[in-house]
Amino acid sequence: MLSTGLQMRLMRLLSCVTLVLLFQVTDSKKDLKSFCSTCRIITDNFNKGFEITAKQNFGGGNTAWEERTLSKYETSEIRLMEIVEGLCDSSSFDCNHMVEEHEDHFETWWFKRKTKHPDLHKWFCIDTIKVCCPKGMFGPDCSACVGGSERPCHGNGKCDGDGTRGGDGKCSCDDSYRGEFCLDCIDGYFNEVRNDTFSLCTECDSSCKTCTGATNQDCDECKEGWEDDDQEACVDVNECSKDPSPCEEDQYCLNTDGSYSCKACDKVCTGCTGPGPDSCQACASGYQHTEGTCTDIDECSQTEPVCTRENEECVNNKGSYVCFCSEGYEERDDECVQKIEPEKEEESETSETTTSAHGEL
Ligand SMILES: [Ca+2]
Ligand SMILES: [Ca+2]
Repeated sequence: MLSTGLQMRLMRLLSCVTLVLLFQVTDSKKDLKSFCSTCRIITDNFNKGFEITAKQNFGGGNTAWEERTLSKYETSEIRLMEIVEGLCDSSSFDCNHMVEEHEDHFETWWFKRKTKHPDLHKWFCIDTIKVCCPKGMFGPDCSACVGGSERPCHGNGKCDGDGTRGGDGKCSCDDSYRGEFCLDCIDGYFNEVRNDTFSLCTECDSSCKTCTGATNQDCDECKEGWEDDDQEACVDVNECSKDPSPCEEDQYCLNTDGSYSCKACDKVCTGCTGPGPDSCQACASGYQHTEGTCTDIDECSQTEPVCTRENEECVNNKGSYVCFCSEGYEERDDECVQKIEPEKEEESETSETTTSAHGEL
């Protein structure tokens, strides 16, 4: 029997080893794909270099001698060297390493295979150093992708490792498609066309969660905020007609397709059925109902005076009013008393509040 401490240590060691192995596996899988993209860069740059050097010759002007030797330059080792020099960025280790490792192959192709195998990518990356596969194929033996190499993933997704010696050939489906073969539709889409090799997924009506056709009568299930009507179609739920209302007392409810929103009432209202001062259920304090709308009460012109202290004046404002001491008076101990001409150094004290507010401002 092993002691618990030793078992624990063994477990930890094992999980470390597993982690390292896992890392190596994923790392080498990634490498197989990146080998191919490195090779692709090399052959693309080779083709570019081939085009650029097509207009060149051994250098200098166009003397008769050079005109004659131009044809020799086309197939010369000098031209090959010029092209090979430009295959990689100097900073790309992988690229330079691959070119150095296989430099002989470029010479072989240049002098012996070019005519018969003009596609360098195919000859070099796929057939010779075997880091890539033909389009629609993946893995060490260039197996066909899921859905076949002609149209991997049935044209609705990307095959893992497509065109490389890596990957597992499985599909990651495009938006709106799912399933191993990318023939099924995700929720909210339906198969407009569907057979064993072809599928077209089209969006459902906005009222459906799932559907079999394009209209709101083709829903299998209604989306949240929508409900079945008598004709089995999904229609908007009018949340605002519910009792109690889903909104607060100082808000009105606005129904929308598939949802609703709560909006603040006008400030002159206490409760409302819509926007503006003419949709109030009752008027807020300081306002009165006149001709179907809520307007400010002018407290200062009411028969019963509201500012009742002596030497006091009233000023109306929206929703309320203000009482303040008349010119030449100031507030002291809740009374308006005659101002004493202030000494210069006392001036600052006179700017203290001389008004008193009433009700809500
Ligand atoms: Ca609604
Ligand atoms: Ca008022």
